Amino acid sequence: PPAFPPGFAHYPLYFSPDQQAELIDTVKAGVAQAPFFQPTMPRTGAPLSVVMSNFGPLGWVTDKDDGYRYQADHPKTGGPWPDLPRLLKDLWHDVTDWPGLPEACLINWYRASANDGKGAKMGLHVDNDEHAMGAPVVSVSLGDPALFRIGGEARGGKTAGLKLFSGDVVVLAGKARRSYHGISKVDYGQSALVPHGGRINLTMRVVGAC
Ligand code: MD3
Ligand code: FE
Repeated sequence: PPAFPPGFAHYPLYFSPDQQAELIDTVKAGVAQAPFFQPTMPRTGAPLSVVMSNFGPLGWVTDKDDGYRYQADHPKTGGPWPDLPRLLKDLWHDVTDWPGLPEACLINWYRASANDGKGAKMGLHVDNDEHAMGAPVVSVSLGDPALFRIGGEARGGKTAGLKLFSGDVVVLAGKARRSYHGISKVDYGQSALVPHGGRINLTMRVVGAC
């Protein structure tokens, strides 16, 4: 089977059910302040199938006119993003040796009703809107399980697959940080954790200087 790239680490069920519920409570409070928005692709304006929000001083956003970027203000309300929850700060320090905190934590919500009822997913892509490409990325899965795929640094190569369950943590450093990855399918209706159902992914990133 294809190998996982160097720098990839998986911590199955890192968070207990109580901690997962606490994380969902912080997401609920966060999106009361900074509501989920519908991201759209640069130039075409085609919607991504997930909806998004962010925690932290910076948030990742995208729309037809201005494309992929980080900004301090919510694209609809103009207000700030909520603070990074304590459980996520503690996780960052536990699983990385990075000096300091990530500036951004993207919240992706995958829903069964998205994508004309086929369910939200995320195609293979590389995260390269950050200046600090040497910093690790830390990701938390909540709610319905999903099939995560990761390949190499070139488009079109073989990919390795891994099912991610609620409470799982994935750390991407080194080569893995620069690799193609995506969510090929979500097993909707398996978990009652996420209000209104589906899967929530929380991904912390260091953005770095412009
Ligand atoms: C590998 N999110 O937000 S999480 C993304 O489940 C993203 O929502 C997926 O890809 C999700 O960009 C995958 C695991 C993940 C996150 C960031 C990565 C894997 C990564 C960055 C580089 C390489
Ligand atoms: Fe990504």
